[in-house]
Amino acid sequence: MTSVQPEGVSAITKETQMSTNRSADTIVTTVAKCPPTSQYPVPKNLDAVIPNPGVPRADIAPSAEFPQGSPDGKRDLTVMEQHIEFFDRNKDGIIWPYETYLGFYAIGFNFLFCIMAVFVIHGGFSYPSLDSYIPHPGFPIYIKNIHRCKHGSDTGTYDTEGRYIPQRFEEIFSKFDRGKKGGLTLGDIFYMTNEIRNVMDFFGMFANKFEWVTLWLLCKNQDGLVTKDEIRRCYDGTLFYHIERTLNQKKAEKKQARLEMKNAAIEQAKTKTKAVINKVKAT
Ligand SMILES: [Ca+2]
Repeated sequence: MTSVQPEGVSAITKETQMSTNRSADTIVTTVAKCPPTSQYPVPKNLDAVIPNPGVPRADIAPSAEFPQGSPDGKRDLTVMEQHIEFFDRNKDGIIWPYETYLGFYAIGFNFLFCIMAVFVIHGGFSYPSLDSYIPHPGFPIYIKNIHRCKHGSDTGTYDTEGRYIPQRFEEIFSKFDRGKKGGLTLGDIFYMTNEIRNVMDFFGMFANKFEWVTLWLLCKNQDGLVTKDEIRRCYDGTLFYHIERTLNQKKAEKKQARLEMKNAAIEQAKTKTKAVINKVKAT
């Protein structure tokens, strides 16, 4: 069925579109009397690569470089749920403290850090994720309620329902990737987490620093940089699976190399023994 468009609507739409495009180029994002607005620029014309970048995405985490998000993202969950789903080791929708321990261990953290992560994460986020007003002595985290665990003093990339806002993600780098390195150093992270603090939000300030420093410890390269795409994939949780796969592969390669060395040593010993026996026989 063909819809009938009232006369003049097409012209108005065209004019509105032109006006919108014009205003996009002339939106004022800085004022001289507030220097931080110049110091921390927002990305412009992002909609050339990500359509409607201010609209929160429920299931994907796009960036300017990867506007389709991660191909291996779990699309039946919100991006915030995807972020923590790796730690639900038996995939029953609930993360128990021992699963957080195992998850952190699987991505290469040592025993002490894993224990600390359990206390920080379950101490802070178990109660808001429960369906009951009564605290649970086992400190579980319910994935379906993780949006209730959003804290203050963060980048604002997650919205209050656990969706992902591309515009806010890109702002992290337009504002705090000093020198446009394509990622953040530990210095950038400390600087950023100090700058985005909300007033009197002690829990949010601590939680935000803990999360970002943990990510830096996990991913820093030889230049001390966490890349933009590693940060994006931390938001949608695919980073953790990638790191686990890489570590398991390295372990398997080491095991294989050890096995080959052992077999080579056995073969060498056999050859030597045969040579000795032959020598004895000859004499
Ligand atoms: Ca579980």
